[in-house]
Amino acid sequence: MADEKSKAIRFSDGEFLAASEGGEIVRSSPTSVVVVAGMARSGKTTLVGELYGLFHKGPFAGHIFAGSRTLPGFERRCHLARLCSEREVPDTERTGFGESHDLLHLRLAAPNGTRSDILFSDIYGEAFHIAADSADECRKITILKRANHVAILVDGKKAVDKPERQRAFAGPDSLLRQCLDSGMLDINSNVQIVLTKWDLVAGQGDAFINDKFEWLIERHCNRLATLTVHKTALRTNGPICAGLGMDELLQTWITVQSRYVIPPTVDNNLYHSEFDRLDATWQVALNRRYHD
Ligand SMILES: Nc1nc2c(ncn2[C@@H]2O[C@H](COP(=O)(O)OP(=O)(O)OP(=O)(O)O)[C@@H](O)[C@H]2O)c(=O)[nH]1
Ligand SMILES: [Mg+2]
Repeated sequence: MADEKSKAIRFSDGEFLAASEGGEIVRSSPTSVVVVAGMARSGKTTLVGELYGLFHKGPFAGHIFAGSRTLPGFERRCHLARLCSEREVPDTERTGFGESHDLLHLRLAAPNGTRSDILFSDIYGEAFHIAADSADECRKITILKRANHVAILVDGKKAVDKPERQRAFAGPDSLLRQCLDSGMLDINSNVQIVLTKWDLVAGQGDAFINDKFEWLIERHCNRLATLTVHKTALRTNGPICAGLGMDELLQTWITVQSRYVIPPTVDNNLYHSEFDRLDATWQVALNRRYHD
């Protein structure tokens, strides 16, 4: 019986890809690994889920949807924003503690047939709160080392709220500094600072937000390959349509800039081949401690 079990083939339910499955995609085609980071409720899951939703209406950003190995995972994340959820106001379910190893997969195709695969992390916000304060905790988010792009979100709603607005930028600033100081990001890393919820922001506090963007660039750009700033809206509000700013961000993400990853320096006898060793660097997100 035990033997039969070990021979069983596990079919993915499409909710998410495990680290090893993500590794398979990376090895089979040029793939951009995007870590979406930010404090709790800053809009991480909505950004990734609604980006997938934008392709429901047809081509977006010069690409068409060409498949996903995590369709149910995307659909679940978008559900509370759909009419069938019978909600009056679109919402997104909070990312759970146990979902921090999840990768979401999106395959896009350009008119000339060029295929782009993107793997997104969906890590819950508390992990980034803790990581901003502790180098050890930051090092547990191992996917940061594998990422081609790291998007650090600034909650737009908080960025225009006077009592909250300094903190809205201080969190992402501390997180970025900690990632750099702990060696999880370095001079080869591509980072995007993304102000979310622009539909709630437009016309208010623009000068403050632009000053803060400049402040972040000045503080960190010398330690990174690229540091760019973006404003996005994933909900429609008045003249602002869902998807604003996503075209530019997506173009940035599908540019796969390789980042040299040093394989772990552990006993070589543990690995049968270089592929096993590479696979071992694919522990996606957080140390088991978060799940205990
Ligand atoms: N108006 C507006 N609301 C947004 C936008 N993006 C996200 N939200 C809302 O912000 C709230 C938090 O969004 P999430 O995507 O769950 O945030 P998160 O960062 O994944 O949160 P955690 O998983 O808890 O860390 C939800 O109520 C979303 O509907 C946006 O562009 N505009
Ligand atoms: Mg989330």
